[in-house]
Amino acid sequence: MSQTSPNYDESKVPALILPDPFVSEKGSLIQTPEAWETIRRPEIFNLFESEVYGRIPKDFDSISFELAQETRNPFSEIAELEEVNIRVSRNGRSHTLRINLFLPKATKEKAPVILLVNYLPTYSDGKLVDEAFWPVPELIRRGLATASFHAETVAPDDATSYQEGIISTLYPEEIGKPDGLKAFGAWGWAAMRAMDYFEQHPKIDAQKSILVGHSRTGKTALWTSANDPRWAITYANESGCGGAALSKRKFGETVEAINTRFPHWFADNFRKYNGREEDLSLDQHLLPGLIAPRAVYYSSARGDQWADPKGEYLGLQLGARVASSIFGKNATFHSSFEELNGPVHLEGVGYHIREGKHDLTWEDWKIFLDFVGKTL
Ligand code: GTR
Repeated sequence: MSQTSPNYDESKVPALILPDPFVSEKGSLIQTPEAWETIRRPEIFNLFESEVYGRIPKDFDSISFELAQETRNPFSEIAELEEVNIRVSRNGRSHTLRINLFLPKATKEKAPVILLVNYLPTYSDGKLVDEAFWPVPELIRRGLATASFHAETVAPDDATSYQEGIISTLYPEEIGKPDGLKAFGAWGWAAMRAMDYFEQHPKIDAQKSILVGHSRTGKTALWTSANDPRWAITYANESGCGGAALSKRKFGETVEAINTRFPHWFADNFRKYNGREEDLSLDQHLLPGLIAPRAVYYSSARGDQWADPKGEYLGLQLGARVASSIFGKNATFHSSFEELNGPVHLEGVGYHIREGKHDLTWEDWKIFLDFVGKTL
């Protein structure tokens, strides 16, 4: 049966039957990092790739970086600005994407870097995105480098034109495949190219790279980090359905709702589960395990019921068991969602929930940066 109006009533949440992260498809018990890496993790990764997000192709022929100078640096007292054109070629065709990178002037050592995947305008007439959403000066003052790119420069956030970026230019064979490259994968691919730049940058400590996304780009950040082990910390703010939150709860945004409004985000296969979340052989609690033992951070807002804060917390509480049971981290969330009282910052996993509505705010950043300080 297809659901038309969203459910916000906890008593109507179905009983959850969730796949066990520690039992392989053939029924063996997974208890060691080796069994996790060689057996269970690939099984789970393949399921997410084919049934939820679609592929992120890893191959290309060449990549080059060129600095441009088109924008006034609004933080020139404390930061250098690099506007980088990243040109990637494959099969005789190329695509150029732009990242903007701020480097702290005061630090002599290599700086950790935070990449924000952004879907709001970053630069227009030299104006930066909202300073609460991307608090560049605050990050710089803490000795962090920070970069962003606009998702639309690799795949427009639009159901009819999303292929008019890297998908049609570099990876046209992905078009029409039920598990092919879609917009989230394309944005993630771009984050990986930004990482390629960080890795060869003399002023960046790429071992300490942090990937941040809000909402649709929070979903993207999680899938990117599952594909690319180079991110030390992955932060998904209010990523909700298809991100942090358990789909099978059908609370707030459902699989059908998201696939209908945003058919360009996920693999076409994901539509099979419209109104049929119970048929999914995975759920989002298996996603943090694909990132473990690298750090994962989630946050929610109480006024953001559409994203299902409780489902987001459960996704991490259950998912962090891979970090604790397999990798021996102190990563057990002892409180239930109802008992939460302040941020929970554990070893390699963290969570906070705040009052207010769906947004990435300075309050979120501040609490997350505490976690970063403890983790890096
Ligand atoms: C909403 C969508 C959410 C979330 C959000 C956002 O419209 O339903 O899944 O992605 O947009 O990105 O702000």
